[in-house]
Amino acid sequence: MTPFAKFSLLAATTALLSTPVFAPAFAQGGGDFRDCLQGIKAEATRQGVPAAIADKAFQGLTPDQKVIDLDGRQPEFSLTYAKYVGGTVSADRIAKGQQKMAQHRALLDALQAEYGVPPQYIMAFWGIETNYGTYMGDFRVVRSVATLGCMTKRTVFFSNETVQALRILNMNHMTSEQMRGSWAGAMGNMQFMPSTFTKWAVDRDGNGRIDIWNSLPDAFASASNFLRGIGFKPGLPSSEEVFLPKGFPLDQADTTVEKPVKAWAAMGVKRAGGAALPASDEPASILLPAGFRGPAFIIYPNFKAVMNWNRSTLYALSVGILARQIAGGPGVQQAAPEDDQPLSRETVIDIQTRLARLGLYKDDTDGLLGPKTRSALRLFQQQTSLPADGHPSAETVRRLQAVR
Ligand SMILES: [Ca+2]
Repeated sequence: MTPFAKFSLLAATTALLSTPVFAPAFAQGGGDFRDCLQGIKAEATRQGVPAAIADKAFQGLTPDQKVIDLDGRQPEFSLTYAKYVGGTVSADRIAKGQQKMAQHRALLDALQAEYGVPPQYIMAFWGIETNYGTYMGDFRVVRSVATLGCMTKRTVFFSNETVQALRILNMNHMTSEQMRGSWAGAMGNMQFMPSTFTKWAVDRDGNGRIDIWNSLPDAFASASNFLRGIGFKPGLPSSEEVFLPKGFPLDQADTTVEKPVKAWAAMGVKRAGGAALPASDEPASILLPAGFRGPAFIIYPNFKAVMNWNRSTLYALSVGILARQIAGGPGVQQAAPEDDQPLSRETVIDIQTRLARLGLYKDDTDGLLGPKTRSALRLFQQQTSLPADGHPSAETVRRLQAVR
């Protein structure tokens, strides 16, 4: 597994966890593994899983210390746009995606006709999630999700994932031993969580079993069905690079600012290379993931669908960039600034603390560089006559740290 695969996985897991979930009564946590498993078994039974299925899956089951350790590990640095995209969209991954797309063309075309998701997107998710099926993870999923549900603070989310894993076993798709995945329970070619499997996975090859590990028709159809379900629609791509006109108001480059594509075109925004934007009334935003000196992107409604798969902006941008190049389109033309450094958690906390002291930031000093921290940075940049792109550039951070 590459570090990027791990990062993507971490991002996916935290993304899912950030969704507020009503705490079900069966989710106990608290550290007593057997008691916790009993609670999960009771809920699974309530959802129609015979007790024997849970008994068999839980027989002799112990918590996996490796999973607990991996869960406790905090990413020390936030990745920059250049590092993240450089790691996920490699020349090798583009070439392999093109080759795989040609190889599975008939199936992918049929899926596009049925679900509305273009082949290059299925290839891009497949490439980023598991490097086209080459690393799907070898942790026992039931053990992983039960450990996370019972032995960590992620009780609610992972107790439900354990129930869903038991439902999959009950549907006789595979044995508990065969059901393998990432340390956090993401399974198969597309790294589906058990709850994604029970909701969206489909049997495409018609053998009566859903096998997202060994059957590419099942894996690709399941991904297509999932993407359609979370809002992917035929038409515009998820994102594309644009050129901004001189004097473009930088405070408009924010995901919270939405305008029809036509309105951006009227402001002088063009496709990278100079062609006109599509004549569309769809809502869109402009994003500067590496600040005003780096590339600009227009993000279309399908970007939100991609973020419903993984709630990381850089992940979603990478999917769009990779998909475009797998389909034979151009790569990103504008280079990212070379002095952009990954920020450590401590540096981000320091930035947040200083912004709070200036009365510009009122949220938690959690060390996570989110939209609220960016908004506060934008305000600071406006006050100090820096280009207000909300990006923590070396210059912005230096100026902020110089304030007494
Ligand atoms: Ca099948």
